[in-house]
Amino acid sequence: MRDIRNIAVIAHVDHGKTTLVDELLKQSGTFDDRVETEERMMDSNDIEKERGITILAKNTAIDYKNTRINIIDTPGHADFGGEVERVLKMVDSVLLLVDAQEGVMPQTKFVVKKALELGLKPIVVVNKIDKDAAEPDRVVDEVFDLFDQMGANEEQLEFLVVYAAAKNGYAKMALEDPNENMIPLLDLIVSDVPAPTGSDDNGLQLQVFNLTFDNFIGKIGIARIFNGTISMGETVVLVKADGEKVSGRVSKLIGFKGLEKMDIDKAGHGDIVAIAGFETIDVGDSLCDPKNPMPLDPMHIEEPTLSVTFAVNNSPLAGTEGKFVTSNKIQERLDSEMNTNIAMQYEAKGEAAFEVKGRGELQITILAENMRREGFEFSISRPEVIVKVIDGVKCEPFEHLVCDVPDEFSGTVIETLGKRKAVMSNMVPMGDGQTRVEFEIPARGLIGYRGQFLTDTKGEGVMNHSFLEFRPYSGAVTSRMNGALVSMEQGEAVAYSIFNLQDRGLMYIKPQDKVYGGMVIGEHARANDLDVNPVKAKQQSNVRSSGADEAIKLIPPIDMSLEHALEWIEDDELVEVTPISIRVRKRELDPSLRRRLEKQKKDLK
Ligand SMILES: Nc1nc2c(ncn2[C@@H]2O[C@H](COP(=O)(O)OP(=O)(O)OP(=O)(O)O)[C@@H](O)[C@H]2O)c(=O)[nH]1
Ligand SMILES: [Mg+2]
Repeated sequence: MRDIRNIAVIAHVDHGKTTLVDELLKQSGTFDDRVETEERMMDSNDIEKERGITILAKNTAIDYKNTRINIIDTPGHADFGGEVERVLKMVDSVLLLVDAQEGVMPQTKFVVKKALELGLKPIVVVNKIDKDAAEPDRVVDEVFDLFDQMGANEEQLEFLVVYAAAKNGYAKMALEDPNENMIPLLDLIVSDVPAPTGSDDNGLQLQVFNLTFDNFIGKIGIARIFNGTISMGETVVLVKADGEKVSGRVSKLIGFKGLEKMDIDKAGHGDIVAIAGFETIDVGDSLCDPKNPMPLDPMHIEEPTLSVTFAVNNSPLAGTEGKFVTSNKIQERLDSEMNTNIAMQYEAKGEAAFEVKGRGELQITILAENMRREGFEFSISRPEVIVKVIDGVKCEPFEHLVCDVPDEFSGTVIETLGKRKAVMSNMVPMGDGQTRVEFEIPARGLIGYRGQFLTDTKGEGVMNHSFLEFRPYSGAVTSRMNGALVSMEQGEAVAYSIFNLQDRGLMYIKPQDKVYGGMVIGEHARANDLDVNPVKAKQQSNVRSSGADEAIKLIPPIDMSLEHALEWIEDDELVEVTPISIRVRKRELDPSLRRRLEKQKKDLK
């Protein structure tokens, strides 16, 4: 039996996890020389590639000096923190990456807390030391302080430090060492990461940490074997989180190497494999020896903090752009999503609407983005945070927010966030004219803030947040300051009318875009909504005005991405999502009904 090491790569978003895994794959000799490699190989799905972020944790295996190293690359974005937490139970150590310039960030704190709680002893990799503004010593100090604050024990505080520039393919034990390759890190993994405990001679004990689905073979669980062996065709017992036991046969056993998956006959303790044959298999379930089933502790599955409503599109343009538009189709798609994505849930709400819950706006947007690429058409409502009653007290999720901004904008940021119920917890100069301001803020206060933040910092600020805890409800939070420009006509937008409207606010449409009554075509410069006519053509006249049409200068419209639209809308608005368009509309399209509703709302206040 060869040696095995199981390790996860954890960090704040963009600190270089996937790039580091690339280099470990390439430099361990796992690939044939002829294999062409690309950047961020593990980010395999389309949206991951486009956005350059990891969404799903993925495992790979490399063979180095007779040792099998199983590596799990994890997502750094806060919405996917739950996934990281589960992965940590599958490994015997972690590579904790920290950007040599940015230092400790919110998600660094989150992952460190989880790793230390599980008793893991991280190897700290200070990455991106090639950056001009890198300060590796400062960053090591920050990591030490963080470990200390998080209650690390003596052994955990004596963490090893590796200095790396993953992008340039080197890692070294001391800053003064030459920049060569990743070998020092590979050697360290073999020598420092504990070998798996357990034995092939014990009864089978394996736990699922990830799911995938294949149209031919069904649900597949990706799992770590903690004890015993598992063979293709063998009958074993699936133990669910609630203790229910189901006996079943392993219909497929899959092993990993590099980017390949292959059928295998048998695997032993310490290894990571994929298994099919169990229809109800879920994350956290165990597979055990039928003679003496000893399941592993079920896993903590994080609760959703945000919800939106996905509904059948009922705008006047409904059905003109999408392939799948019915309630049934949407429900089927949500069912299949929830089958493998355990961090999300949905509930049918009346005839043609579904309340979809997830961990954050990004998670929900990614589902919506995938659906529109598959040909779906639907509407989404404004994200709402999930309120919970804890010991009789109404509570809401709070986030830890870190803003890095040029010094001169810190005042504005603090003031605006104050109105959103944020409480400043720290403020430090970062050198280079930058200030880092930290806050604790109700998640509600963050909805729709990103756009404002970018405006307030002239696009130079960087903000990051991650879930803190549920706390008592903090009362009303201010929302969007501007009203909407609402179309009163259906048709195609005309350059002439857009030109005349553009002093009224920011436009979301361009000439020839389809519009309808009740559709939002821009943001009003003032607080109230304004009904406007974007399809009105210029009055024909006999006198040819010299080149007036050509003189029309349109300001380029704001590109309404799905994220932007969801952040922007208010309760009385919806985002219409189709494979071709993202439109914002009023929930109530009829202007007189809309006015009556607005009046009722005001009277209630
Ligand atoms: N200068 C520099 N840039 C790096 C280094 N390593 C990674 N990067 C860059 O940092 C960016 C993010 O890299 P990724 O590997 O996608 O980071 P990640 O941690 O996997 O990101 P998420 O999975 O989204 O959390 C990319 O543009 C990389 O090219 C490095 O050593 N030096
Ligand atoms: Mg990544």
